Amino acid sequence: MSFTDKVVTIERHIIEEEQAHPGATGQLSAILRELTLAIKIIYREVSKAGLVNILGLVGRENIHGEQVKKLDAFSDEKIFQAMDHGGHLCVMASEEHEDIIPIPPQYATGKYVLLFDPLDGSSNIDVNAPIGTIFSVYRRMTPSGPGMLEDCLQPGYKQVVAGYVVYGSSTMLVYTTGDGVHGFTLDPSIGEFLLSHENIRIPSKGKTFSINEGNSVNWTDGMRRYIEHVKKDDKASGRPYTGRYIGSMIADIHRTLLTGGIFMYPADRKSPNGKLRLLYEANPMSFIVEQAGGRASNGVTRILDIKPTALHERTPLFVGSDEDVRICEEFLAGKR
Ligand code: P6P
Repeated sequence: MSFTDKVVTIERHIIEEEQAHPGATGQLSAILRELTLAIKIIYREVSKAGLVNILGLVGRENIHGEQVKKLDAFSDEKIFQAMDHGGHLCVMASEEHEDIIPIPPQYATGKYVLLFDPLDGSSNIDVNAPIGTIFSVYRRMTPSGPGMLEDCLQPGYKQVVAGYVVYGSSTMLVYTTGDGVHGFTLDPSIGEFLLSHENIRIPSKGKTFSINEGNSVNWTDGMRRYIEHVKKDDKASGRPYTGRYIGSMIADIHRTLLTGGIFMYPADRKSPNGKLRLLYEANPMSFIVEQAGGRASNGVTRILDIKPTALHERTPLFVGSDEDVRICEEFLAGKR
């Protein structure tokens, strides 16, 4: 009897990825497994988000007499609680915290660093738009002891793992360890993430552009001319492109990863460095898109080559199909 579709849980995939690297110590696998547990707990609360106002949960006491936190604070706390005691990390940093998050002194420290955005796009919760969790893992730079700020301020090309979860019509976890990009869809009936998109590859050119056109009054001339370009009727080059913008970076980039095209959050006169954060949003998403064969820049420089100077620094972001991002960069540089 032949078994056709093998069922690959994310735990099995992580172990098989580890076995493919002879020098692996298992620490990275343990980090991913612990993170997956926190993500399942976040999923459970996010999936009830629509009930929050009805059941009066947020901002009031729950049946245990505990103050119920907003979902982004809840998600932040669950990731910290899952990751603080495993002995694999020397420091963490979260989009929800101004400074680095030390490992409590009662726990051992390890050789890795975890940066995370516990719930990106949380402003979309009340309208039931997709939201997400984003994470990056780096090796520590300092030799030993408690991790420091410099362990968190590494260029994106030093990431050893990057991943995101999109809590949407289905909940999907997408991650890379530098050996391709793989997607797992949550089966809530068994509480397991199952391999559903092995070795995701982004098309070299797409037909969708994604940008908040409400900001066009503040765009540079090059930005304006690129958007005019993709809207022009030219069937031979697959134009006009379709416009798609959800206002949740995770969902917009996830769609771009799977179907191709370009997602843009440019700098403009109002926000000279754009809105998105380099460490918590641009770096992990850029590592993933590059691993799938795409391209990511700030319009001039490869995102993963940018040396961060502050935990919450922002960057313009142009990410997606290689050909689309290259053409956009040419318009931004005034070459077209
Ligand atoms: P705007 C959500 O608030 C977020 O941080 C990203 O997820 C999203 O891409 C961006 O902001 C949307 O910003 O200015 O278009 O509303």
